[in-house]
Amino acid sequence: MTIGREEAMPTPDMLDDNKEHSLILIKPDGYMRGLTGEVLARIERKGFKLVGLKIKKASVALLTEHYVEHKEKHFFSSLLEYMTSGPIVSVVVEGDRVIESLRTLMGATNPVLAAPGTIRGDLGRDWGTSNVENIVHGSDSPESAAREIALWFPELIED
Ligand code: ABT
Ligand code: MG
Repeated sequence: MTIGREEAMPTPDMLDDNKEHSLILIKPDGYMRGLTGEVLARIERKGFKLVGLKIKKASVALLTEHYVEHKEKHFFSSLLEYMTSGPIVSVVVEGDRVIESLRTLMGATNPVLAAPGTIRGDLGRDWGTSNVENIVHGSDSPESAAREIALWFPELIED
């Protein structure tokens, strides 16, 4: 008897607390440039597992929570404008030291300075806009990851 694909690799109802998770966002510039597959392929080829995935236009409320550390900064309104300019692909990625590994894979925040070989270094550039358009977001610490996953994927978190 053949084993159904769902039985072979079930979608998690909840995340395993014993494993490390990171929240990745493919931002509107990445999505609209058709780079979703490229970014996900790099994450998978690195050896990590995708355990949550959705595409949606994020609300101002969600993004304000997500970027709460920057709420009082001068660039906050243009950051919101950029992040609401199109759909966002949100992804939960699982694996040992996934948070740090994906920060390395993404490269520096400014795509002009990000090293070749990284997602931002290979695929990003300055487009003459007032925003830093850098294709991807990745959680920067276990605390940020837990907070961000609860915001974008509340259904995967145990109360
Ligand atoms: P994110 O993954 O988007 O959080 O980027 P990263 O962690 O690499 O960089 P941080 B410092 O968190 O910046 C968040 C976004 O704010 C933009 N930004 C940041 C500016 O436009 N001007 C600034 O002076 C700083 C510090 C860039 C980041 N992402 N985008 N777009
Ligand atoms: Mg950040």
